[in-house]
Amino acid sequence: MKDAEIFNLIKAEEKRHEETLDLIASENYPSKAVRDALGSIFVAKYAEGRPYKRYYGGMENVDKLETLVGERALKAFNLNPQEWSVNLQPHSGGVANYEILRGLLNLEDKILCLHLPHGGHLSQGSAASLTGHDFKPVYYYLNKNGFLDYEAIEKLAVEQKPKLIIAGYTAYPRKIDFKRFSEIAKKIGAYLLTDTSHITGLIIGGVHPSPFPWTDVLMTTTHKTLRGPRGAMIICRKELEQKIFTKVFPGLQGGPHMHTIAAIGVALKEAVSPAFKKYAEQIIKNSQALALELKKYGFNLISGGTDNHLVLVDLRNKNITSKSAQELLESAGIVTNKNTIPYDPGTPFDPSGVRLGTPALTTRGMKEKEMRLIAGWINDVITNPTKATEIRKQVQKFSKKWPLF
Ligand code: DSN
Repeated sequence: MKDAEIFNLIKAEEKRHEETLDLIASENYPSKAVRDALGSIFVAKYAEGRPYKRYYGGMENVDKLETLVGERALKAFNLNPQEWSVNLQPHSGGVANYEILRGLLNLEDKILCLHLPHGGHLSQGSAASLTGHDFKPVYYYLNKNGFLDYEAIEKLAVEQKPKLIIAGYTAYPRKIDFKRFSEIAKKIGAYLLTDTSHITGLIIGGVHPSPFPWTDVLMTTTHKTLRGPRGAMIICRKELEQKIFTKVFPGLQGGPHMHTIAAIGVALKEAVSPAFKKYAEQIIKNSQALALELKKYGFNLISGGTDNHLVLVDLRNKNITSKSAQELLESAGIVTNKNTIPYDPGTPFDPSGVRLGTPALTTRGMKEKEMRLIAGWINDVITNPTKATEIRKQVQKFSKKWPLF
């Protein structure tokens, strides 16, 4: 690469990943095949519209591409193309959620969603997001034990009569009962939107229940457990296609990112392979091994453990704020993110929890043994901050043994 400044930053970022442990639950390392597709000639093409209904010339390959990737998406979730439609064009998850809400609802309609500090996402009706500004959010909450309380959600839904209910989160460590959500939505005639961004790889890998056929519309990003490029997609019941997809284009977006769609296609093919199923299983084994070991060190976990790829640690008994914990762990080469916990007494800038996820380290080939070692380092750093420099050296040496891709 001739651009030395950018080249050096790319190399520095590679080195940072190689020498550290990425425990950010929403990050992952896509394969070389995915990255090759992302860097392909499809980056050059404008393709406003839908396959075989475009505005510009030169479409013979992008039409085939978008059709093929759409077929792969439906196949990955075992969906019948007569009943379900897919849109691969949303540029990101937050935008896709907004497009869905604008497609299905009138402005100021009520939506029922998990409160952000309890694990919901900004784009799920948070006051800071247009989804919370343009619609009227009513929030549900986790119970005191950190679990979804379906009876309380049902009661609230019946009282409030929202037009749409959102299930699927960014910091919820347990399985989600999508069938139960669908029963609640049906009871009040609301749409069910499932945002499976965090768990799509687990669903396709067969280790988390699918939201199909229960949901009316699914939104997922493509770069988390699915291990594709940064992007998003929407799958909805065929009868909702017109309402939603016109909000993607021309409603909010211009040209789709065809290079991203190509890379999503590669990721979807990988995700239906036997190797990916094993990968999905290992993500959960790793997450549970990490949780168990942290508990042995006296860490309190929201909900007491995990069924999925993430662990949410409540730091309140550890005499350290989460901001300091994140910084301290990073100084030891362990990269995490501070996170709110249910009923958090802290602030969004310094909440009381740290979120840990295993998708990226599982991609590097780590297993339960390595998770136990990492839990030990986390405990050492949090309980004895003066050890951070020494642990950083150990982490660096260890981390370099595990290739990123
Ligand atoms: N920022 C992502 C996460 O970390 O969960 C969600 O958008």
